Amino acid sequence: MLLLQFSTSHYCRKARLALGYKKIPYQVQNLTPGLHALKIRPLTGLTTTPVLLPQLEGQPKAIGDSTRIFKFLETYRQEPPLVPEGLLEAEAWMLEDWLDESIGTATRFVYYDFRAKEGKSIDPSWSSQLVISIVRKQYNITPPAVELAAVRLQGAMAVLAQKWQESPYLVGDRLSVADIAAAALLSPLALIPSYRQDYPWLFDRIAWVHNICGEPLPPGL
Ligand SMILES: N[C@@H](CCC(=O)N[C@@H](CS)C(=O)NCC(=O)O)C(=O)O
Repeated sequence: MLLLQFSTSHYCRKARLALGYKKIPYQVQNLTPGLHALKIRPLTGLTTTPVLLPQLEGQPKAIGDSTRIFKFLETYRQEPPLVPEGLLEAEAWMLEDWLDESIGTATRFVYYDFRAKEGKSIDPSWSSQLVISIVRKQYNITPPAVELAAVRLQGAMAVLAQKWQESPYLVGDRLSVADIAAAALLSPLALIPSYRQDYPWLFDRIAWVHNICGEPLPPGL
């Protein structure tokens, strides 16, 4: 299998964690932001990464969107399962969707705002700051939107703290799409000192999920 990705994208990390958890061998192709759409749009109709190319007889040619990649991997290799059985399955997918649609986006806003301001010293190079400024324009990352995103993340921390402190798993008694989505989509916050200080348990859990999935730790951890 081949994963088309941006090496730094937290959504691509999400797909890699699931591939690693299922121990599916794969290769990655890193795309250049800006030129990526030329490759991806003809395959999926979307412009977003990750895109998985199964490269297998009888399987779809390309799967775009990390949630659809999870669903494909679950049918392709059932063990270990990515969702708990029974009624809890719906809860795991619901949390995954919330993390994907709302929290992953909020992380992006807070992270790119940080990288352009207090976190500029992480990589002050011209090329890195250019990418950051393009991303901020593309997603309309303005100060009021960043403030809303930070409040949304605060709410998410309250929910995740309660669940992850009660049990190692967000849903049921095994790792699921919810844990993997949270570990990937909140991982960029590891570079932001205030989050490290306020939510140390989050980063312990992110590292733990990465170790289970055999994925190298995100920057900052
Ligand atoms: N919900 C999508 C979100 C993916 C996403 O936003 N990917 C970003 C990178 S973090 C991207 O490829 N952006 C480029 C674009 O929109 O053209 C998923 O789960 O795959």
